[in-house]
Amino acid sequence: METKRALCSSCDIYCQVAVDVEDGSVKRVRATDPRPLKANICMKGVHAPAGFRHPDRVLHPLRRVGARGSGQWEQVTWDAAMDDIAERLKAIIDHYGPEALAVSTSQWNTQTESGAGRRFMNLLGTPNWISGVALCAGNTAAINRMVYGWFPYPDYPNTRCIALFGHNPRQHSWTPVYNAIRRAQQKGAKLIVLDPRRSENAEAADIWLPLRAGTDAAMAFGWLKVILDEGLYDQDFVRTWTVGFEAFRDRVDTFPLDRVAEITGVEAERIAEAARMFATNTPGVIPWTPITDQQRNSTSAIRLHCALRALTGSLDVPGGEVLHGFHPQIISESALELHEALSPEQKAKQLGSLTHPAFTYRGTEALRGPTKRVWGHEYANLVSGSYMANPTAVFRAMEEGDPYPVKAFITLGNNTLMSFANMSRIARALQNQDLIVAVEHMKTPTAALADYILPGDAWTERSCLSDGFGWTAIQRPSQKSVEPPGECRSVYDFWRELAVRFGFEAQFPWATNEAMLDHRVAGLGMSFDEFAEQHAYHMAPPQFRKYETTGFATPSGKVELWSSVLEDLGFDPLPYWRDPPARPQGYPLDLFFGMRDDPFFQTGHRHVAALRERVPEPQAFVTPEDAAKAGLDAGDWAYVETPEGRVRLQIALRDDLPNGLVRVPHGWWKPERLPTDALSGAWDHADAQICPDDEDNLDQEQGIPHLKGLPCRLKKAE
Ligand SMILES: Nc1nc2c(c(=O)[nH]1)N[C@H]1C(S)=C(S)[C@@H](COP(=O)(O)OP(=O)(O)OC[C@H]3O[C@@H](n4cnc5c(=O)[nH]c(N)nc54)[C@H](O)[C@@H]3O)O[C@H]1N2
Ligand SMILES: Nc1nc2c(c(=O)[nH]1)N[C@H]1C(S)=C(S)[C@@H](COP(=O)(O)OP(=O)(O)OC[C@H]3O[C@@H](n4cnc5c(=O)[nH]c(N)nc54)[C@H](O)[C@@H]3O)O[C@H]1N2
Ligand code: SF4
Ligand SMILES: [Mo]
Repeated sequence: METKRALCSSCDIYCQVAVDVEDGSVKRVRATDPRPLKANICMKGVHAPAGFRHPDRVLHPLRRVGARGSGQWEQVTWDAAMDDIAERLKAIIDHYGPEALAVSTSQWNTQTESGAGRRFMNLLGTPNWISGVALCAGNTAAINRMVYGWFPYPDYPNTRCIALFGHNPRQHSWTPVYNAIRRAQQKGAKLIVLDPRRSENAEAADIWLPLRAGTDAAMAFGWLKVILDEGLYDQDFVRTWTVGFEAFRDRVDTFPLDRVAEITGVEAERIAEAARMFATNTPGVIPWTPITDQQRNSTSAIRLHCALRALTGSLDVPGGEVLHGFHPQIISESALELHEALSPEQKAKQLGSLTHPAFTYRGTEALRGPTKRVWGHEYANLVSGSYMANPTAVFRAMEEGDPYPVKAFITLGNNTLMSFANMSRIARALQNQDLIVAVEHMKTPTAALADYILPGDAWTERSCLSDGFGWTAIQRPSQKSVEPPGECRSVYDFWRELAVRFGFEAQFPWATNEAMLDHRVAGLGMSFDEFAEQHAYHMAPPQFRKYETTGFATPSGKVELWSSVLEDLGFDPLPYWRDPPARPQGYPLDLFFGMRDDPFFQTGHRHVAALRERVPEPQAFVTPEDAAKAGLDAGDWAYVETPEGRVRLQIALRDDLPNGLVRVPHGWWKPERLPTDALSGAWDHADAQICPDDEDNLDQEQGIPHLKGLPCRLKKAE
């Protein structure tokens, strides 16, 4: 028996785990530490090998033979597949230009290919990259950069207060964060939870504010109102290190607590109590939360969180949130991506950059110089979400050819059809492609629409180097445990094979993923294998308050409470609150998408029997009162309907929700429905069918959909 040290990437938090290997196969995945609050593993990690051994896993390249989506495939060799893909892609590019290729990837992919995908695209000349990161962390990273030049990372072990804006890590949901919060509480840190629902963290909190879904930005205004009125902020820091404080304060003054109470549904006194707790137990942290990434007022909510950190003296100090920058000796993915190789003309074609620029090259142009000055490199692709196109704009170009046609689509471990807003549009967009390639494990509903499904390797089958999504200077190696089955290969291989066929071999001198990893760690004077043997992780010690010598990586060198970047892009330079559109007649309830099911990651894992048996069906959570009003009982099947459409879900009664609020789970399809239903129930259950993508429901700066608090109704289904 041999034991390898690996990073589980069955979700995107990358726990350090031990993998026991015997006779070339994985016997067990286990935690590296037996102590409960250090044992970072969940049921998905434990059952990962069963998922990878599943008989339905795609083990060989498949080429579509029937109509798109008809589920008819023939097995081909990798060489034949790559030759044909390259030839067809060249024909598309000759006809429409390189920008006619769009690429979508998943969360995990962003740190397993060393930037090879972006490198290829930048050499080729297309800016049209999107990713699940667009709805998750990319938002927070992009907006944090605008305010103070980097995306800070919480110092849980030393913090005195944790404020969770909806984020709810549990034992089987981002286990390391769950454990870190529990350890911090044991050391005396306060916990404040803002959640419409009495969540697991709300139960454990010092203060729980049950705010209305979708009102986090208004709540943050309320906190700032109290903190500024009561002088609970660091006045020296404000004087020396911020710009726009007076105007910011004037804006905050338009949010007296009775207004905030009316919008959020929480009593003014409770809001004030929480704000005081946060401002007097410093340094505190507001850990990144997808809940504020997925709201109509996302950009403002994130900016207000930034202001709360900065004004309470919690920025870039021990126990607060730390601006890491790049690791000084290890080559970052940002550098490997070669963003400087993409011409300004091609960058300008990035889809959505005129209307919703926050993630795009255009939106980050003003930060290039400051980022170079402070962090040493012009392009910092934080959480691999910094230079993205807008997803809705990409799907529109794929569907309608507006403003120009996108005709080739490559999706790598991203169930694209179900992972963004407006699934009908995405389906039409995919149907309108001349070439679709999916690099996958499974015949997902997205892969089912492809011309080629190429078999990807899994995290036990490859080496990898993680830097916390380009977010931290903490570098963690993952050892390959076993050989991939069949003809499964890494996404690095896919990109390199394509690059070679396009004449970019000189820019891809690393023949394998391992050679690329050797190159990345060469500055440490060792090979990747030696590095992985010696280090569970390698961290360049953070330089707290680095800004005192370099300034912040913003145009002014200060914390921009008044954002010059957003002002120049034509947006309100101050955070603001946008009311929801009027409620349409006949939709008396609100829904939110989310509350991840413990056994699955996003749209994955439904094929793993040991996990699926814990949550066999997609469930709407409803209060007994709301269910009774709709004539529904536990176990009934019902439609959750919105003006956009409906999803069919099974009713589960919950008393931890407020009346009027319904939970719709994300990402349901049923792999077992293949081959009779080629899209495996996606049209029955997938939440993306009812995620809206109209302007009223998009954040203005980012163009990302509102998923928290949308009008709906319940109807019994047969
Ligand atoms: N409508 C809607 N959209 C959403 C959300 C929502 O709630 N509603 N949530 C958003 C959030 S928070 C996130 S994080 C993103 C998640 O979006 P993604 O990161 O795309 O996550 P998954 O849905 O798990 O899709 C990952 C796919 O990769 C495959 N896969 C897994 N591991 C590997 C591997 O090692 N190699 C290869 N080649 N393939 C692999 C899996 O089979 C799966 O099909 O979605 C976002 N999109
Ligand atoms: N088992 C498992 N774990 C996962 C994942 C998974 O798929 N499965 N996915 C991982 C990923 S990529 C992500 S992004 C995270 C997501 O995980 P979390 O950040 O914890 O998000 P959710 O589980 O969707 O919802 C958390 C809480 O938000 C509350 N909430 C709903 N609407 C609002 C609102 O408008 N405001 C506020 N303040 N609260 C609201 C809900 O009541 C719920 O209790 O989970 C990670 N962990
Ligand atoms: S929380 Fe679970 S799925 Fe995510 S990395 Fe850790 S063990 Fe893997
Ligand atoms: Mo996420």
